[in-house]
Amino acid sequence: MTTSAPLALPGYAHVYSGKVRDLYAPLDASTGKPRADQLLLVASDRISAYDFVLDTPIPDKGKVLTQLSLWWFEQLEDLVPNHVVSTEVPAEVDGRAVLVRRLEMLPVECVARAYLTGGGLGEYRETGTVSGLRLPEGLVDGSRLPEPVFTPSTKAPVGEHDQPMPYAAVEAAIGPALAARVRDLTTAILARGNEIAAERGILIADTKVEFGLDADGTVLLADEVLTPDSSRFWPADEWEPGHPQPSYDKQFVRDWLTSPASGWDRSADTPPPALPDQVVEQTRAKYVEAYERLTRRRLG
Ligand code: Q0Z
Repeated sequence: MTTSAPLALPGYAHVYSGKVRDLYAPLDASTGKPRADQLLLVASDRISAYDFVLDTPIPDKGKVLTQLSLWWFEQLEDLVPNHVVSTEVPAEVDGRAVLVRRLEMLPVECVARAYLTGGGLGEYRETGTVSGLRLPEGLVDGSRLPEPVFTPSTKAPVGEHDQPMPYAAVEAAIGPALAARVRDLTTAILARGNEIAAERGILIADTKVEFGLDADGTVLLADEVLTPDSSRFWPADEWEPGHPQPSYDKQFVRDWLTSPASGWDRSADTPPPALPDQVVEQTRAKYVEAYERLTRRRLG
């Protein structure tokens, strides 16, 4: 297990690091103490695969994910307000950081699924349900669901996996009114995301969003939204229900890591090797392609 020290950013205190992102608090110019009302979210170029953070960064990945989230926040503004304050950030993190309102985060990972795969498929095969909701018979890996389904999970600490959370447990945790609000917002965000993405050659199988409350009790969309790190993106032209779909962004990494060329044994508990330059460049190109197809903008 290796870790690296987070970037020192003058004027900011490091608060927390996730697998691939870092959180800072801006320092109050007069007191020098961390501000209680704002955070700086920094997306790194780190990439994870098979539950490991790889040693090899993907150039521009942090910028792509940050700019894509900002674009989606705009597309979703009529559905839900968001936490963004400013994109004026230190030069060292320009383009890959956002200043946000610090909110009281709800203790639920709000997941919605539009296509059946992963944990949702596992539950469906055992019970015919997903998050307790009865689905039609005959669905297979990759089937499109009649409409997006809310499948919340618990927030697990880094290194652990989120656990499915029955809807009744969400109601118990945050109250029935808020539970219904975040359920309806989460499924509406995924439905809107797929309306836009499908025209642009990308299917969004599922997504995880986080919500927070401001001091008035208003629900805001926080964190990141509809990025390839928070969602499963699939290439629409390769969609074929009945087997696992290729990942839009990580397929070159997965294919190389599990090929004889990598020399890596996924079942042994050893960290994966560094990626070859060609895999890095192919993967970078997929992130940029996803950004440019979705937004119809060039990555600046
Ligand atoms: C987000 C995370 C990381 C980036 C806390 N607006 C907010 N208010 C309060 N807390 C958060 C947010 Cl977005 C918050 N995270 C997840 C971790 C880098 C985002 F290391 N944690």
